[in-house]
Amino acid sequence: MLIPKTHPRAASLHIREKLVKGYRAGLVIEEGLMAHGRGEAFDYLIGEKTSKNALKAIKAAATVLVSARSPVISVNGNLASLCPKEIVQLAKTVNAKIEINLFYDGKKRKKTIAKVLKQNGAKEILGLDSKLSRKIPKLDSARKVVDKRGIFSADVVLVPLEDGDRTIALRKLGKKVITFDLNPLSRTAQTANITIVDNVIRGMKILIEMSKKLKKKKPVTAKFDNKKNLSQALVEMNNNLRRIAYA
Ligand code: PTJ
Repeated sequence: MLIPKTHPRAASLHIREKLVKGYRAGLVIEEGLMAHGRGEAFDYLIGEKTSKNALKAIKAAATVLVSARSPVISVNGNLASLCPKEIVQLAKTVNAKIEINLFYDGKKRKKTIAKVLKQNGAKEILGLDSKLSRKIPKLDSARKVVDKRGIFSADVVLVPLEDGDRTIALRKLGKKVITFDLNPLSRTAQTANITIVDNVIRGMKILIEMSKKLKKKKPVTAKFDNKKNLSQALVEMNNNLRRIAYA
């Protein structure tokens, strides 16, 4: 679809087109399109721009990532279709591994995602070899199957765009979890160590830049209260809602 530059929601429509392309190319499943719609609704409420509280969370995330021993970026179909280049750039910047981990399992889809990541410069992609898989205890979905060289042995895991119980299971294993989630009320958002309430397509770019800057200095772990930051995100949404409703 040709989206006129002057369209008031051009950016959001471009993001939607990316996801539809990802669906047609076999990276995203039908459920992923619905998940995107859920995200769009929340993006509308934050004014489709990166908020101050998102920036605070991004800074905390960059600090944790650059100081991590063995960080991993967990990739699902939606993330791979929205920002394949940024996944690879972030991995290179913070020396993280890239692991494909899907809720709706599928060998063919994993291969398609891996191909796209490689086309964007990824060298090694984990999560494809079942001989190297381990299971996260107390998790029912396909997400429980992880790579022993990746999520299984990671100290920090970035799990963007998912609403589920994997975050709590990972935290029980002593891992730090960072997420991008436009919905501050999702289970992942509520249970992560750091929740970035922003569209991943905007936030990943900032996270990469912030990590590059922090790498040059010795990063100091600043105090970060995820619950407080999530409450601020909800207050901001509420204020925006009032502004729209009473305009
Ligand atoms: O590829 P698979 O099989 O692993 O499946 C992927 C989905 C996304 C379907 C699955 O992992 C999932 O958990 O979907 P949910 O339950 O709808 O959760 C997705 C969360 O991401 C929701 O809280 C959305 O608000 C949020 N979200 C959607 N799009 C974006 C987003 N957050 C940030 N940026 C987005 N672009």
